[in-house]
Order: sequence, then C-alpha cells, then structure tokens
Amino acid sequence: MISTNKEDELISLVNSFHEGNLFKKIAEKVTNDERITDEEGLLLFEKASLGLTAMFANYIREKKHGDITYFNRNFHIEPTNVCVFSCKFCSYSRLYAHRDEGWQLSADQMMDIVKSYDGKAVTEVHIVGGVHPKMDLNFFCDLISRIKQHRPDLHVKGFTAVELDYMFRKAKLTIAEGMLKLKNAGLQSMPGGGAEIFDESIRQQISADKVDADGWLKIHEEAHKLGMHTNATMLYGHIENYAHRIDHMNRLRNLQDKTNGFNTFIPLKFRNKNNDMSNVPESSVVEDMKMYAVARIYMDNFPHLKAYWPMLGRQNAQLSLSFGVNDIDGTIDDSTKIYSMAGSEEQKPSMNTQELVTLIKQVKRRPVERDTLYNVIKDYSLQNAKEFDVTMN
Ligand code: V47
Ligand code: SF4
Repeated sequence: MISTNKEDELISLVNSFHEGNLFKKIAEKVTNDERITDEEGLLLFEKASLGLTAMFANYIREKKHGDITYFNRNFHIEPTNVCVFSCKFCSYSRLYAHRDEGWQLSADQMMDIVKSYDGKAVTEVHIVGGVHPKMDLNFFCDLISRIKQHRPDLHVKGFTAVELDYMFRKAKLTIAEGMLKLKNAGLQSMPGGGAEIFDESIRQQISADKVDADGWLKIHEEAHKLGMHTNATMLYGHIENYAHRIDHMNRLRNLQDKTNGFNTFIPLKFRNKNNDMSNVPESSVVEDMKMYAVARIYMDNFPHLKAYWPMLGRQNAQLSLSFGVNDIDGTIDDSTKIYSMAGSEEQKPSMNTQELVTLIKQVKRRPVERDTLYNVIKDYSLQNAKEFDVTMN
C-alpha cells in the first residue's frame, strides 16, 4: 500500500516539472483516486511530458498492483484467415473469393493443436480469426464442447465481437441467445479485439463494413450480463487523433461503470506492413508509452492494463511496465500470424515461462503467473531459475 508520504512526494515532484502548474488538479485527482475528465485526458496527451505521465501512471499502477506483473501460459488457435470483411489495416485476411490463398482449419485440426498441449501447464486457449462465412455458430459450439470435453481445466477465451456479430446474425439469433449458446457450449470469456476505434467517421475509413461501436459494446455487455469477463482493445496510432482515443476510452469506461465485466484494456499499436494503410507512418515508442500512461490514468475502473508483447517487442514491453502496464499477456507459443504479417517486432511470437520471468525481473518487477481471470497461479519473485520444471512451455 502506498503511504501518505508517497502522495506528498508525488505532488511535490509534479511541482518540480516545468509544466507542473498545469497538472496540479490532475495530480490531486491521481493521489485521491478520483476520475479525470475527458478534457484532462486530452491535456495529458497534448501537453504533458512523457516523464510526468509516467509518474502518474506508475503511481496508480503501484497503488493497484505494487510491482506485480502478470503473465499467463496460453496458446492461440487461428481457425482461418478467410474473412468477409476488408479492414484497411489488416495484413492477415483473405477475402472468401481468394480463400485458396488463405487457410481454414477443420475442427479435427484444431483439436490436434489442443492435444499437442496435453501434459503442458497451459491454462488458456485463445481462439480468434477471420470471419469465414461457412464457419458458423454451431461449428464453433461443437469445437468448444470438444475442447472442454478433452481438457476441462483449459479456459476457453474466444471470438471477437466482430466474429460473434456475424455468427449471431447468420444464425438469426439475438445477442443474448447467441451468447448463451456459446456459454453453454463452454465459452468462458472473450478477448478484446475488433474494437479498433469507435468514432464513426474513423471507423468508416478503416473498417467500414464490420460491426459498429454500439454493436461491439452490446455484445460485451451481454457477455458481462451472463457473468463472463471480457477484454477491450483500441487500435491506435493511425489516422485517429487524441480526441478519438479519449472518446473510445470514454465509451469503455462508461460500460465498465455499468457492468464491471472488463478485466483488461489493451491498446494495440497500428503496424503498417502489408496492408492498405502502409502509407500511414507508425507511432514512435514515446507515443506508445504515452498511450499506455494516459490509458492507465484515464481508465480508472479497469483493473488491468496489458501490453501485448508480440506486437510491441520485448524491450518496449519491459519499458511499458514503468508506464502503467501490469500485464504482458502470455507465452502465446504458436505461429500467431495476425501481427507478424503486419510487421510486428516478433516474427515468431513465443516465449517460454523462464524467458518471460527473466524479462520481467530484468526491470525489477515481480513476475506472477495468473489464469485468465487473474487468479494467481504462481509468484515467481522468489523462484530460482533452476526450479523451472520440464512441463513448462
Ligand atoms: O481487432 C489487426 C488488431 C486485433 C493490425 O483480449 C492490428 O487478450 C495492429 O484483439 N496493426 C485482434 N493491430 C487481436 C486482439 C487481441 C490480441 C491479444 C490479446 C487480446 C486479448 C486481444 O488485432 C484486431 C485489430 O485491432 N490488428 N491488424 C495491424 N496492422
Ligand atoms: Fe477480418 Fe478481423 Fe482482418 Fe477485419 S481485422 S479484415 S474483421 S480478420
């Protein structure tokens, strides 16, 4: 727990910054656990130095989580990259008409992937892919049931709201009916993808044809009503401006006030390789760190802030731990293509547990393995490297 001294220390440190006066009110709010306004969020983006935002964000991070940095042991299944939609930033999908250039896994092939982890201490399978017109709700309900039958302890986190919106409409089911069907089949939580940027004018320009902001939020709200936890992402650093980012986070913060069903906010840095937005430059590392810091300060009701290390790279993921981030996803351990095709730092996004633990310890944070719902599996802060057992991937 942070003492009153820390609070005084923060206030006096803020005064030592040349722009300190401008941020007195925010400093007070940060130390009093009060919510900042949209205008204050914008002010941070536009006028605060990187050092100042880091200080606020780290204060909040340490108050909420101390030095703990979570990771989990998961693997991804990407059922297909065939997609009926054509998001301009996507480097990964192939239209149905060009499906011979893409891949489409059968249920048996996906079960083979699941079985290849038998005996390994993974806790989560993350299923996400393109929106294939022939892979419908029944297909995925059967797949999830088979996974749960084979390995009941494996948490199934799957499907973006974009995939679900299409599946439910095709099955002529309401969101509530569709979600319940998936829950009954064994789906336990949802990842945060497909949110992109909620602002309608930007969304029209980068991903015009998929579910809109209200549809995305409704699907997550319905999942929360059923007791499922979900994540939320934001694709930033392309043609949006700071006000669009604040608007996006504001809509998420409002839904979280209502449902408290979100676990984690994940800002995703736009990567510009091999897509229709290759002319748009990528954001700098400074901009990335500021994004994390402002997210940590603004999203006061989100317990966790995640840096997705395959996208950001290992060193920047380490850096982000001083900018509010308290989670760096997982071992992942597969050939996740959605990012490597877009030019991410990691062409083979896989780290074993020991590598992840070392990465976190190198920046003097405390590595804690969690399950999908943030129950602690193991605190590695006192772990001797030699104690890693052979079942760890
Ligand atoms: O919605 C696609 C993004 C997302 C690019 O919830 C791109 O734990 C950057 O949401 N540059 C899907 N990003 C993946 C996702 C996710 C990933 C890891 C963990 C979780 C979680 C969720 O990938 C898409 C889109 O925003 N994306 N193309 C690109 N060129
Ligand atoms: Fe399809 Fe997702 Fe790519 Fe958009 S981002 S084209 S919905 S796979």
